[in-house]
Parts: sequence; structure tokens; C-alpha cells
Amino acid sequence: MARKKISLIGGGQIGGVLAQLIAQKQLGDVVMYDVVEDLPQGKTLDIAEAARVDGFDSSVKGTNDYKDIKGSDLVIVTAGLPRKPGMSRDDLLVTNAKIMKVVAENVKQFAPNAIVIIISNPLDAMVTLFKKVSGFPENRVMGQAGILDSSRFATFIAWELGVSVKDVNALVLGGHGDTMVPIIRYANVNGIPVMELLERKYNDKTKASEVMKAMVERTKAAGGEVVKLLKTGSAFYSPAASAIAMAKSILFDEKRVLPISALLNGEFGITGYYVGVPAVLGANGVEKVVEFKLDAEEQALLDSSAKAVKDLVSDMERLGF
Ligand code: TXD
Repeated sequence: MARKKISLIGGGQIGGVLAQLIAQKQLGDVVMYDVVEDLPQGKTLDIAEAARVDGFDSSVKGTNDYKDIKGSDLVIVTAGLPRKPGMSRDDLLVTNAKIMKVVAENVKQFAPNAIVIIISNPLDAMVTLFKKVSGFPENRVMGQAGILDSSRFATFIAWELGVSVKDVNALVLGGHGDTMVPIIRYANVNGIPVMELLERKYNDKTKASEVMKAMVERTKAAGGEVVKLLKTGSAFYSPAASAIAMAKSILFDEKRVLPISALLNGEFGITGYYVGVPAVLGANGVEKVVEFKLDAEEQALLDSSAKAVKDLVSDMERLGF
């Protein structure tokens, strides 16, 4: 069976890690597109020359010509600028919206049947714009953010409890920004509620709540924490790893339930906007949004996160996108 064709629009920090991970995991053949002349050609040549060491047969090619993404099965978009210290994800809106419009037009022309994962920030607005410009059905257009945010939340919990992160389940809903909603109530270690483990660790409910609150706040600010340390850009290893989890579930029809930015049609009381929610990812892309009951506080937090997305989308539309 021929390998799937995976095109990466954007060959920067995240794009480079994506290309190498896809090749090493043999998820498919890679075409990396970037506007910077020779950048994708150089990065993919370097990755391809490790094939003997890594033991993969996937082809990895770079191009500055959109025609080369023709017939892609999966497209992952990182084209756009990352944040610098002091910038919010929303500060990238106009610049990245201009880029995303061109990307969507070209993907529509050359890969009209592709499933598309958007990574570029501000994430939920960029997914919205790609969907609008491409006209692709909603099951084939999604955004990567919730897996990253949930992984960060799970990592902080694992560090706090001194347990393997592999046994921590943690879920973050909402927009990919300061209003994201880590769901404390369902955070667990192999089914054991994290709050119960914290209360046992500190033998103090108040202290346990303070520790959890600090982890929630660190999760919400985790992107900025990395930006501050790197100074020249934003996180790229963890976003790439997160998008690979989505790609695998789609390419191998794994039906994983993963938090992604999906277009909601009434689920969680939200209609017509891309917001981070759990969804089943399979060969048809976003196959089902997995809705569950939120308590009043969680619903209020999700509503305000959805409002932040709505406001950003309105700003984008007011600016002519
Ligand atoms: O999880 C998430 N969703 C976020 C996404 C996590 C971290 C970073 N997030 C965002 O991804 C970040 O704020 C940026 O908007 C994107 C890409 O981040 P990356 O760190 O990869 O940025 P780079 O290294 O600057 O790479 C962007 C590439 C770069 O090579 C540019 O030349 C290219 O995008 N670029 C373009 N490619 C195609 N077409 C156009 N017009 C274009 N303009 C720039």
C-alpha cells in the first residue's frame, strides 16, 4: 500500500520537528512547503540523510512551489509568525490571517481532499479562517492546541505527585489562550481523582486546592513561560508532538478521543465557533465531538473562553478576513 502524502505548510521550528517525527515514525511521505527559498529543501535534505540511521523509507522533500503538495492526504499548517516575549497570541492576528488566507487558497487548489490540521496562532481564529476560505467540510478542518495544553497540565500534575506522566489523564477545554479551561474535576491518575491524591499528600484541603490552582495557572501560562525563556520564538517540540498524535489517529483510524479545536454545532452550548473540546479522530478526521456534563463553574469558564474566541473572530472579520 502506497504511503500517505503529508504536506507541511511552514517549515520553521515546528515544521522541522514535524517532518522529522513523521519520517522517523513512517507516518507517510513528507512535502514541506515554505515561502523562504531553499529553507524547506535544506531542512528536508538534512532529515532525509538520516534515513539510514533512523531506518525509515519515507521520502522527505522540500519546495517553494505549492504545486508540489498536489494530492496530499493530510496537510499540517504552521505558516505564520510565532510570538516574541511580551506578545499575546492575539497580537499575531493580522499578520497570520493574511498568511492563512493564501495558505487556504492554495491548499484548496492543490489538495482539495486533504484533512487539515492548523497549528498557527491565534489558533482558534486561524482554524476558523482556514475553514471559511477553503470551504472544506468541518470534519476535515481542525486545530491543534488542546493536546498540548492537556499535556502540559498532565506534566505538572505528574511532577507534583511524583508519578509517571503516562498514568495521568488531564483535559483542557476552550480557546488556546489565557481563558483555556483545565478540567480539575476529571484530572486523575489511573482513575484516582488528582484532588483526592493532593488532599492525602498534604492532609489539608485548602493546601491541596492552592497547589491545584497553581498548576492550572501554570498550564494557562505555559506557552508564555517557554517564550520568555527562548526569547526568539515559542514552543515547538511539544506542539509538534501534539500534532503527530492527531495525525496518527487520523492516518491509522485510531478513533482516539483527543482535545482539539473543532467546529461546534451546539455541543457544550456553543454553535458556529471553533473551540477546544474532546473529539474522536479517525480516517474521516473529526468524527464526533465527545460532549459531557460540565458543572456550573466549568460551563461558565468555557462560555467565557468561547467568548474570547468569538471576539477574536469578530475582530478578524472586522479587519476584512
Ligand atoms: O500548539 C499550538 N497551536 C501553538 C502554535 C504552539 C506553539 C506555536 N504556535 C504557532 O505556530 C506560532 O505562534 C506560529 O504562529 C506557528 C508556527 O510556529 P513556529 O515556531 O514554527 O514559527 P517559525 O519557526 O517562525 O515558522 C513559521 C514558518 C517560517 O519558516 C516562515 O518562513 C513560514 O512559516 N511562513 C510561511 N510559510 C508559508 N506561507 C507563508 N506566507 C509564510 N509566511 C511565513
